[in-house]
Amino acid sequence: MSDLTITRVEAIPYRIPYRKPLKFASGEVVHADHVLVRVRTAGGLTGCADAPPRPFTYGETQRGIVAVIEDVFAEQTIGLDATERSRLHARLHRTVGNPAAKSAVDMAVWDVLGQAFGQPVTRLLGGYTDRMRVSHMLGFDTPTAMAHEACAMRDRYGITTFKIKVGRRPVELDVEVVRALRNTLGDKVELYIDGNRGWTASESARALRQLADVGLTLAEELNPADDVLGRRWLVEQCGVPFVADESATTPAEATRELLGGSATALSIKTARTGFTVSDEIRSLAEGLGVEVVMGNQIDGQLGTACTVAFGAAHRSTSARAGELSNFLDMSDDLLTEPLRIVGGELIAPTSPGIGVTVDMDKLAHYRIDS
Ligand code: MUC
Ligand code: MG
Repeated sequence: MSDLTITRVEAIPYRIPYRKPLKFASGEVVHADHVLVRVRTAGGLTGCADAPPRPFTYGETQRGIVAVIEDVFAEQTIGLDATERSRLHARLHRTVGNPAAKSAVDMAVWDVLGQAFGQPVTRLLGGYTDRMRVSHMLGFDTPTAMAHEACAMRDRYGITTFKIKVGRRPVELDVEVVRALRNTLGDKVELYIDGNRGWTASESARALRQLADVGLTLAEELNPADDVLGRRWLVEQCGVPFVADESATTPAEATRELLGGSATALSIKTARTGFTVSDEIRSLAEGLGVEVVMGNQIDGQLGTACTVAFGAAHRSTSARAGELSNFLDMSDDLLTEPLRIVGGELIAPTSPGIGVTVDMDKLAHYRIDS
């Protein structure tokens, strides 16, 4: 047994309310009902990562994540050396599905490795830059309320890129929101839309036609990828990169969506592909020559620290603004030191590992298993 032998894997469910729930076409998040995953080693290191259940996207629930980690992944992980990442990956992927649970175990092990080598994981992953520009995701509300939130984010944090949730009916409801945002914020900000599969192909095409003069930069999952021909038809006429998010959660899915003409860009979310598989998807995107966006799975600060650590590690993943700000909607968080967005940017943590510390008092307060 070496100092880096993994001796324990814990899955701790906790609940932190949102000050402002996030609503979108496929669901709504009112509480952060997440699972903190902790990996301990023989030498006394502890790695942490966060698993946010998204039943409406992947079918995982908070109790399901705890169960699969306790019943399956812990046994497969304990006894491995933290450097045996590829072996860990092979073991975890014997189980189908469960993307957030697998990802949290993967990233907690990377956290251990960073601490062991005295390096921030962003350096181990690639070390391209130290920061990312931030994109803020605007959930469903009235045009006035969404424009007000965007102005507040710009004025307080310097954020100038916004992802607008769309996918409501009739499409004119969302078209009005996008126009209100452009009119209020002016031409200097970047706007793009994410439908979470809410529209049909023809509704999406109608909305894109109505928004042709607004200058959107991306369109994400406007209709379901399972509407195979409708989706291809839509992507062919979409004048901007069409981002596959929940339809491309593995390298194989991403390949199928891109080669099948159902997408022309990819969203990478460390919450669902960890660091290891996110890097496979990044390489795939670079090889095929498509753009990527670092997406948000409605992450708290620990999840956001993982996203910026990975995003800043490579040129392709840091080229566009990353979705790194929705932790601001939570009423509290688990970290000892909050992440700070300044001048529209977030710097990747510089301490060894993922580079953030969980506050034990906060965890004791918010955990729901004791
Ligand atoms: C997104 O990009 O779709 C909504 C659900 C989820 O899992 O992530 C968010 C954001
Ligand atoms: Mg999305």
